Amino acid sequence: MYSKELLRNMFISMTRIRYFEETIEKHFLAGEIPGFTHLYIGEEAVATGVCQNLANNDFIESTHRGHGHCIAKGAELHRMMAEIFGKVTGYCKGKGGSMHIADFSVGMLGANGVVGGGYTLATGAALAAKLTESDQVAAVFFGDGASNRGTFHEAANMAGAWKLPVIFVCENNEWASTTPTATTTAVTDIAKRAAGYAMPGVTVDGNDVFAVYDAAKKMVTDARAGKGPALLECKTYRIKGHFVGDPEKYRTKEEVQKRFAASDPLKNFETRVTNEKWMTKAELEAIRANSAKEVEEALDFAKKSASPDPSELYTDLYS
Ligand SMILES: Cc1ncc(C[n+]2csc(CCOP(=O)(O)OP(=O)(O)O)c2C)c(N)n1
Repeated sequence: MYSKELLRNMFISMTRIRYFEETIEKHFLAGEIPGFTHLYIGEEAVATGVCQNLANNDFIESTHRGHGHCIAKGAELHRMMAEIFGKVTGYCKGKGGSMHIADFSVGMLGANGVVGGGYTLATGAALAAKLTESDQVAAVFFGDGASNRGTFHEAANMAGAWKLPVIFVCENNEWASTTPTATTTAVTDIAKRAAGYAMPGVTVDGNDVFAVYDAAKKMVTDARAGKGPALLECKTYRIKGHFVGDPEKYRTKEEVQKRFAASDPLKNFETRVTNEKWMTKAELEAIRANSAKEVEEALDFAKKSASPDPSELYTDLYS
């Protein structure tokens, strides 16, 4: 049984992510957002199901597709939106953009433009937690493509050998850029790789927030209790192009529409909670309306904020 507060928080997180991403897509395509951006639409249940098990001072490490992780961990929508719009009120004063959002105050250690760049950082955070004898845990999100990078194997081995409190969360969305996962990955279930590093590996339906939540709950509880790391593979599907503006010549619109109709994590949630009579349609509608309003307010804040002054170009630059 899930508490009412948890159910509400799950839907708040998923609707915030969905509306945030739809807004970014619209304004990016209108030419109002500089740089590059990747959307998390259709994968909301993964970040939400994991982060609902984490405390504020637990850590996460994210990816190039990181807005959903930031939102699920409690980052502020208006500062995220401002950063993506390149405004001075953003998390990196408008100089980092979509792939460089971090908020240490909520344990969000950073999005990462380097595919596979998050494992060692999260494993380092978990090592720090162990050495300082805190009960913090770290979770690192990564794609199926990223699971083939050497850094995965190095970090997983160290975490396994030293029993570090880190959860490796694979978002298997079947695509790595333009490449189908099956053509580049030796195993069908990436969770099987956990066996090589003496940690549990579990595969769940990543479009079902309850399946993700339940599996992550056990892993987080065990990691906190000193039982070491785990690998959670969430099977999902990348609904949008690899980046906003991707012509998507490598798959058909029909395939995507079919998959989204069958697997939309928000619809899955609504169906389950109304069938079980855990929440009413009116409660869901009120949460949707509030999340949409929050995103509108964040957009308004970003649009009204100033761009960084050119004299700031080299400020905060480390090289
Ligand atoms: C080290 C490195 N190699 C290549 C790239 C270019 N690149 C960006 S995203 C991406 C695909 C990542 O696929 P996956 O890990 O499955 O994540 P998804 O995009 O599906 O969420 C690639 C190859 C990069 N950013 N960093």
